[in-house]
Amino acid sequence: MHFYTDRSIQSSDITPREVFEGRREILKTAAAGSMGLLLASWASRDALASNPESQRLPATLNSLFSAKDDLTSFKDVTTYNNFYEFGTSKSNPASRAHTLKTRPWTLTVEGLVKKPTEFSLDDLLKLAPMEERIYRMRCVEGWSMVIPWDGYPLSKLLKKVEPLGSAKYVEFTSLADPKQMPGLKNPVLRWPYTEGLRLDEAMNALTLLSFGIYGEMMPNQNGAPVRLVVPWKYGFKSAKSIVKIRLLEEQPATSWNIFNPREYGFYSNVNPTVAHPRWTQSTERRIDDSARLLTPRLKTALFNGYEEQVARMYAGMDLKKYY
Ligand SMILES: Nc1nc2c(c(=O)[nH]1)N[C@H]1C(S)=C(S)[C@@H](COP(=O)(O)O)O[C@H]1N2
Ligand SMILES: [Mo]
Repeated sequence: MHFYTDRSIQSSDITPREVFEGRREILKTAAAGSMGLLLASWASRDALASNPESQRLPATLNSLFSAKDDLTSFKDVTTYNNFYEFGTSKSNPASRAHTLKTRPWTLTVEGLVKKPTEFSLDDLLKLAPMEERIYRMRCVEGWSMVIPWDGYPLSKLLKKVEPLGSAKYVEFTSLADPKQMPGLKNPVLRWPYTEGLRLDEAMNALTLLSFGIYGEMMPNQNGAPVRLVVPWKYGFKSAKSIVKIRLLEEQPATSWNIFNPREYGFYSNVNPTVAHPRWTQSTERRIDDSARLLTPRLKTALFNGYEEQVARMYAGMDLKKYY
């Protein structure tokens, strides 16, 4: 009974943030109405609103960089996760990641930079204005979400450490502490989890260093306290719980590429014309737990719909070879 409230006020000419805020207003108004509406509003608000125990992370919506798609509910964003350090099933991170200790936290930025630096979480939170950006995210497994991320462009951090002219790639390393992360017992991936980008991809205006979602500090299962968000690439490129960033001359080895180089390329740009060896990438399913059976498959767009912002970085490259 609770899944239609959201849809009925959807309109393509307003931004999702307005829809999101508007929903809250509409739901409050509805709560004054009939018992049926009252129950409906509670159910919907539960799915959208936040965890009462979490800390707010104020951020200003950057509508220029925000998708106008319907948001995925806070509940789905925080209960359907991939974070193999806590186990390989989608429900493991939400049930287990409470053991992750996110303070104190240090992120070291080193390698081919003029000013190698150890940043505390507080340093990082103060480094640039917090923006909120609504990004479409697509997992290589064929599902997608639309998430309001809070953070700032990774370029702001990289500029602070002054990359040397010889730096061509950026490597990201996630925390690997078996005391906090039970999934490390399983050698499914090479631990610590590492990922990488070319330097121009890392400096692209879309690439976000993120500290929260929905205006709250990042839930542990989503990669607290600091993670990457690269919306034109498959989800696994967006490393969680990052402790080290290294600038390199050579392309770094990455955990998923080591696991299966044919299935997980270094670039992993979302591309409906390049199938994963075991499944198609031409369509996707938006996660919407309240309407799972009703959710139609959507056509996946090249670069996840971010072609305008990123295509020129790949001009002249054979995207079937550099998958
Ligand atoms: N350290 C680490 N980062 C990771 C992963 C992981 O297992 N470990 N999974 C990746 C994958 S496959 C996806 S789809 C996204 C999921 O992010 P979300 O759970 O916040 O939606 O995180 C990526 N980052
Ligand atoms: Mo993924």
